Parts: sequence; structure tokens; C-alpha cells
Amino acid sequence: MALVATVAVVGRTNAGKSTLVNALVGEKVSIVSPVEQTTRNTIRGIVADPRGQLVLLDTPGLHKAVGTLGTLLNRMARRSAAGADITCVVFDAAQEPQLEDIGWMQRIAKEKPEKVVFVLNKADKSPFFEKMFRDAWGEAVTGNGERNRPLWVGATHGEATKPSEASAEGTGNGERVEPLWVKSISTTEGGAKPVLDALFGFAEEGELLFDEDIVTDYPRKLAIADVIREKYLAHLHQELPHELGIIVKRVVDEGSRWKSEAEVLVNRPSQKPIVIGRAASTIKAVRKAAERELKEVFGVPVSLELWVNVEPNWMKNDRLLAEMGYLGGLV
Ligand SMILES: Nc1nc2c(ncn2[C@@H]2O[C@H](COP(=O)(O)OP(=O)(O)OP(=O)(O)O)[C@@H](O)[C@H]2O)c(=O)[nH]1
Ligand SMILES: [Mg+2]
Repeated sequence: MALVATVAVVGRTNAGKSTLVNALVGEKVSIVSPVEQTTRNTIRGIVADPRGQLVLLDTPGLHKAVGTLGTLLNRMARRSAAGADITCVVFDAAQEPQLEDIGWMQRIAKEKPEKVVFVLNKADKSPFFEKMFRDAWGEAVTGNGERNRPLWVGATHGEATKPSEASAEGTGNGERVEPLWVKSISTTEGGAKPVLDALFGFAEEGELLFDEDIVTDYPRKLAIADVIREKYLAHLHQELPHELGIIVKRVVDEGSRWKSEAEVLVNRPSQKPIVIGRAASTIKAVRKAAERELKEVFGVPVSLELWVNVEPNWMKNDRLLAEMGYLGGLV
């Protein structure tokens, strides 16, 4: 017997959820980038600790949905929150609360999950808007924070507040939710320790859910596709992140090495030269960077073959979305 819990890590896009999950697991299980909507699948990261085991569900950031893919991502985030023991909402507190942050607060205030951790992330940054987040929560609870009024007009910037006194009391019971507020610097393992302690504070005695030495059960094909997409995001920045889809067609295990073939989907013919690059420089650089990381992740050399195909409206094509794992099944 040990302390165990499943944790849905939710929050708006770019808040640092995947960074936090990686810090807590102590290994990279989820891709990270400064670009919005980096995470597209729910990824399970498993934390092994002398205290027990946490199963973290890293979800796509909640955002104003555009088109089928956007709607699916939002649904995936909400569904995982509903199924987990602990809801961990990550806020980018280096920015004032945004509509999506308020949206999560309102959802928590309404649905009253029993165990909630509010992470004020990016605590290494200044200004840091702790007070504004706490005020926003107060409004969400009292119902005074209407969704569409202009938020935070005239608010002062850069208020520095002391670390809050954590309290694990007052959870659930249909009365009022009292989230446990913690600060985190998720870019370092030690910086996320307050979150780890808060989560174990809520965990309960039970049987381990996974073998002790496993860090993720995310399917191999999807993990490879994610790494390729992360390298593309790093390479192309804002150029076409939302319209790039990766499907890993095959992974052949040849013992001492893996061979993998993947399709790079774009929405329009004009995007093809962008993902290929001049004299194929972009696709080569992405392939090399992805191969390097995959070798590290899987511990065997992985050779990648990438094809670029134009697939108009792939973001609305159920068959392709299913192939990318976006139609669920993991949660
Ligand atoms: N300075 C600082 N940057 C952070 C911290 N946590 C995350 N970041 C950065 O914030 C950016 C977004 O991080 P992600 O982990 O990809 O964010 P996410 O919430 O998973 O985003 P989606 O997958 O799009 O929902 C990255 O550039 C991270 O390096 C932190 O504690 N401090
Ligand atoms: Mg993410």
C-alpha cells in the first residue's frame, strides 16, 4: 500500500502544464513549446516517489475553440478533469488572469470537485499576479465575475505578494471548494516541489496503478509524432503550428534500432514549401533533431522517414484525427 492519486493537469494553453508534468515526473514525457496549443492528446505521466505514485494527465490547454480539432481538445481537457481524483489547475501568473483562467475557476466553483490544487506557475517571473488570481477566484465563487465584461481594466501591475499559507482544509462536500494554492517554477525540478507535496497531501492509500519503473503509457506512435511536431514548432515558430499534423505510419523494431515512417500533413499547397524548406533544409533539421531526442527517450537509435502531404481540412477529418489519437480512448 502507498499513497496514490490520479491528477488532471488542466488550464489554459501555454500556462506550463506540460512543463510541470515533466518536472514532476523528472523526465520528459510531454512536449513543450512557447507556441499555443502544443499538447493535443491527454498524456499520462507517472510519478514514482517514496510516498507512492501519482498518475498525471497532461491535457490540451483550454482555449476558445475553433473548428473540430479545437472543440475536441477542449472536450478532452474537461473529460479528464471529471475522471481524476485531484484537479490541478495551472495558471500562468506572470500574466494577468485571462478569460480561459476565469473559465476554469468558474467551472471549479460550479462543479465543486473535492480536491483542487491551484498552481500559480512561472513564479520566477516578475511581475507576478498572485493577488489578481486570488481575487478572480473570489469573484468566481461569489458569481460576480461575469464572463464577458472587460476584465482587470485599471488593475495595477506587478503586485508582489508573499507566498500564501497553504491549507488543505475545506475540500469539497458540495459546500464550497477551497483550492490549495501553490507556487511553482516548473522549468526546474526543485521549483515544482510545492506542487508535488500538495498532490501527495491529497493522495490516499491504495494499490499502485502502474509498475514502479514506468514513466508514461502514452502509445509509442503518438509519442514519436509529438516529438516531430515539437521540433517543427521549435523550427517554424508561429508560421503554421495549428495546421500541421503528424501521423506516424509505422514503427519497425529491428532490435538494435527502430525505423519509423511519418506523414507530415499540411492544410494548403502553399504550406508545403514551408515545412520542407529551401533545399529540404527544414525537414532535414527537424528529422535530425527528432532522431536525436527519440534516441534519448527510447534508448535505441530511431531513423525517421518523413513525407509531406497536402490534406485540405485535415483538422476536420475524423479518420485522420482518429489516426492522430485525438478522438479519445486514452482517458
Ligand atoms: N519562466 C518560466 N517559464 C515557464 C514555466 N513553466 C513553463 N514555462 C514556459 O511556458 C511555455 C509553455 O509551456 P508548456 O508546458 O508547453 O505549456 P502548456 O500549458 O502545456 O501549453 P499547451 O500544451 O499549449 O496547453 C514554455 O515556453 C515553457 O518553457 C515557469 O515556471 N517559468
Ligand atoms: Mg502542453
